[in-house]
Amino acid sequence: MDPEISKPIGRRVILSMGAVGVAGIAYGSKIQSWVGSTLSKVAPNNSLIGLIPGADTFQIYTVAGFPQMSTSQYKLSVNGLVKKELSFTYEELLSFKPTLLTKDFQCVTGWRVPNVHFKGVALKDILSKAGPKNNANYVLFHSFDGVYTESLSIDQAMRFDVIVAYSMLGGPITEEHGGPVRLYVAPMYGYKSIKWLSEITLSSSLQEGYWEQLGYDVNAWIGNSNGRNDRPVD
Ligand SMILES: Nc1nc2c(c(=O)[nH]1)N[C@H]1C(S)=C(S)[C@@H](COP(=O)(O)O)O[C@H]1N2
Ligand SMILES: [Mo]
Repeated sequence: MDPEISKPIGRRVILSMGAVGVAGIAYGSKIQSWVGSTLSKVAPNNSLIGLIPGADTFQIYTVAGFPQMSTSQYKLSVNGLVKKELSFTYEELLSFKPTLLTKDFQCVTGWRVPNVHFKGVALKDILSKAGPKNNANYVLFHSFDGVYTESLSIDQAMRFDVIVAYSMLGGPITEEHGGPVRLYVAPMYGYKSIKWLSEITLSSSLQEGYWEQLGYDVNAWIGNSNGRNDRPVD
């Protein structure tokens, strides 16, 4: 069974299954995986653009439902071992110099979506504003789903291809994809790309993320971790 498919599935997802019906939910991960593939075909404008699951589409993953937050409610806190604790509104994130990336998204379970357009703020730009202290060796990320966490070393966090994203797939990040703001860690497996990002905490020691506590590699390089052999993202 796919360990990344987890319950409970949100009511909104069940509703969005439409003609598929809710009966399948009880039968577990296969169906939920199918739901994920199906949901991924819902375009940002909510029009159904297809219903057949494919290998090169996103599966929607969540370990704690689908939390909702409007862009006006949104806040991103940066705290811990920084010279200055900061908090950014959605508008403030938009006012940074944007970083655009078009790169593959690869999940450790095997699916890969080629050439996904992401737009956001380079994490290093945000961290630099707060000013990491000398002993800030790790960066811990929290989701406003209240459960999911992730981590990066400070060196990984300062890479150009790690962004706090507010746009993907050509529009604002949808609720299912972790909107209004998620992380995108291009060179690493998808579990690093925490959805519904709300808080960034710098610390001297590593605190493993949600999946890392369950056995996934802390250093999640695509093609060079988790016993997998995928092509790195270039
Ligand atoms: N908050 C949160 N972020 C998350 C996850 C999750 O369950 N909860 N799943 C991760 C995993 S394993 C992957 S592969 C990607 C999937 O992104 P998607 O749901 O937009 O397809 O989100 C990552 N970020
Ligand atoms: Mo994943």
